[in-house]
Amino acid sequence: MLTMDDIIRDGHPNLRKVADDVQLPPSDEDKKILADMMEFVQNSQNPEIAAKYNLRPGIGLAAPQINVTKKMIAIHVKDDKDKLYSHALFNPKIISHSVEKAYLSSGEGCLSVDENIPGFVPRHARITVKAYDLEGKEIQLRLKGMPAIVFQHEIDHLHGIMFYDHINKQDPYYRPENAIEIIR
Ligand code: K3U
Ligand code: NI
Repeated sequence: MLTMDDIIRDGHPNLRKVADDVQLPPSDEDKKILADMMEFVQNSQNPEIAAKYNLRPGIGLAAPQINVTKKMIAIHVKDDKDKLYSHALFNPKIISHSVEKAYLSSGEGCLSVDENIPGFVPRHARITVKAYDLEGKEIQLRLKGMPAIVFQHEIDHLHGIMFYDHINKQDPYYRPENAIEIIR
């Protein structure tokens, strides 16, 4: 199983690379890596397992964070209506997005960043993502709210982008025009 020791930290050059596309249909090796990533995210949200293995709770993980520079993400998060979005995906791509922006009131964190970096992270309020599931089947997801934020954070990792790159340097709490606040 994956632990925090498998997660590379800010400053590692592989967090700044554009990840490679995964060859489809996915190999057994790539499926195993992605299934392990999902297991890590779910374990990290289980208080007993997280305490036993010293896991920091996470709602998502991208393969470059475990030093695998391939386009794979695992997300396990609920929206404000308690609907679960649990997705292990290959080659996720944002194929359309709203003009309206959104940001989390509490800012964002990252398992590859050990310190708290304050500020609002403006993102698209709504996105449509095309990707391939563990079986290699194409899926499309329309997302808003917290799931949309998490998908954008994880897909950014596949392009070498960190959440704090989006924070306004002059005023970290600058509220972009045409942006809604997601309370968390
Ligand atoms: O935000 C976190 C959280 C954990 C448990 C419950 C509620 C929230 C922890 S940080 C996190 O999950 C990152 C994971 C990363 F960096 F590996 F991708 C994902 C994330 C956090 C906040 C906003 C968007 C994405
Ligand atoms: Ni992150």
